[in-house]
Amino acid sequence: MSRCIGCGAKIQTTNPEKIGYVPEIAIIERGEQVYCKRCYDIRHHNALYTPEYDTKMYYDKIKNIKDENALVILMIDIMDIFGGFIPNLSEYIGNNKVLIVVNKIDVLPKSVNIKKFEELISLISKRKKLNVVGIMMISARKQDVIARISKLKYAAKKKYSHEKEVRFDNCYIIGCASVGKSTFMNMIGKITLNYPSDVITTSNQYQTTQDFIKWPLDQRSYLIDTPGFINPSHYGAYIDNKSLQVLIPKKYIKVRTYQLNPDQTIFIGGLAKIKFDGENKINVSFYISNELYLHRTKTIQADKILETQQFKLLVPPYTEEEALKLNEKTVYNYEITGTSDIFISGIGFIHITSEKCNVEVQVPKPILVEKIDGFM
Ligand SMILES: Nc1nc2c(ncn2[C@@H]2O[C@H](COP(=O)(O)OP(=O)(O)O)[C@@H](O)[C@H]2O)c(=O)[nH]1
Ligand SMILES: [Mg+2]
Repeated sequence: MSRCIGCGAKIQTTNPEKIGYVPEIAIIERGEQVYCKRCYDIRHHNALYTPEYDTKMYYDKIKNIKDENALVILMIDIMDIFGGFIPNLSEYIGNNKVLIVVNKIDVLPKSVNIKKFEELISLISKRKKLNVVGIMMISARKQDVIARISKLKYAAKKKYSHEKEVRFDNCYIIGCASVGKSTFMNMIGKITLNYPSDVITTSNQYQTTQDFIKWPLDQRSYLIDTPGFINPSHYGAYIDNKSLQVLIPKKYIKVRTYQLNPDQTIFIGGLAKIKFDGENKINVSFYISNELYLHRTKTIQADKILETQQFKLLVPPYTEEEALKLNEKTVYNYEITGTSDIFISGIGFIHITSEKCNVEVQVPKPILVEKIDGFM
C-alpha cells in the first residue's frame, strides 16, 4: 500500500473527495513518490480543510508504542505548555523515554526568560508519570535546532549525561495538532538525512498530517511523524479555521500591557472575559497573538458590550455555530498578591502584577486554565 509522502494517507485513485486521492495518471507517471490531492491543494493553494477528528482514533493509532523500545519526542507549543501534555499519554506510550521538545520559542519576545519556561515544564512533566529524559527549547523553523539535535539517537544522552545511553528502535514525534511536528521532521530530513526539500506538508491548520510518516534512520529504525492530537481543552477543538488563524501567533508577540483600575474587564475577542477587582492598581500584560482583539471596559458595562458586540468587535468566534460549542461557561477566581501568570489553553498567557487584586477568568467550560505564582 503506497502512501502520500506529504501526509502519510493511504493512496486511493477512486474518490477525489476523500483522503489520499491521487489521479491514476499521476501514479503511472511518477510512481510511488506522490502527493495526494489534499496535500497538493494545501501546498500550492493554501487550501483549508475542516478536520474530522476523534480522540479514540488518535489513541488507537499511538497505543502500540508502549510495546516498542522507542524514543518519544513529545512536541509542545510554547504558547500552550499545559495543554501540550496529551491526557493519559503514559497509558499509550508506556515507560518509553520521552524527550520533550518545546517549539516556537521564536514567537516569544526577547524579554521572556526561556529558562523559567523550561523549569515550569519540568515541573509539569513530573506530574504526568512520563519517563522524561530531557527538555529542549527550540524553534523548528530555525536551522540551529539541528546543531542541537544532530545526532538524534543520542540527543537525550548528550543533554543528560547521567543516562548511560539512550538506545531505541523507532523515534516517534508526537504532540498536539499544529505544534510543528512536521516542520521539525522536515528540518531533520534536510539537514541530517540530506533530503533536498520539505517533503512533508505543513500548515497552520489541524490534521495536515493524516497518518504515520516513516523515514529510515538506519537498517532497523525509523523516524516517525504522526498526526496531531486535537486537545479538547484547547479552543482549537471548537472553532473554525478562520478563528484558529487569529489565535496562532505567526511571528513574535508584541506584548500588550494595561494599567488597570479596579472594576475593569478585558475581553479577549469573544473567547474569554477577565474581570479585575480590588483596592489596588493592577498591571496586566497579554502574551497572545497580535491579531487577537482585546477590549477593555468598565465592568458595569461589560454585559452590554458582550450583548451588542458578539460577532462584531468581539471576535473570534465569528459564527453562531462555533459560539454554540463554546456556550457553557465556567469562572476561575484568583486572588493575586504580587505576580502571577494565567495560562489559557489556545490563547497564551497573561502576566499580572498587583499588591493585591481579584481576578475572575470566564472561559468556555472545557478550556484549560492554570495559574502559576511568581513564575516570571
Ligand atoms: N513561529 C513558528 N511557527 C512554526 C514553527 N514550527 C512550525 N511552525 C508553524 O506551525 C504550523 C504547524 O506546523 P506543522 O509542522 O504542520 O505542525 P504539526 O501539525 O505539528 O505537524 C505551520 O504553519 C508551521 O509553519 C516555529 O518554530 N515557529
Ligand atoms: Mg504534521
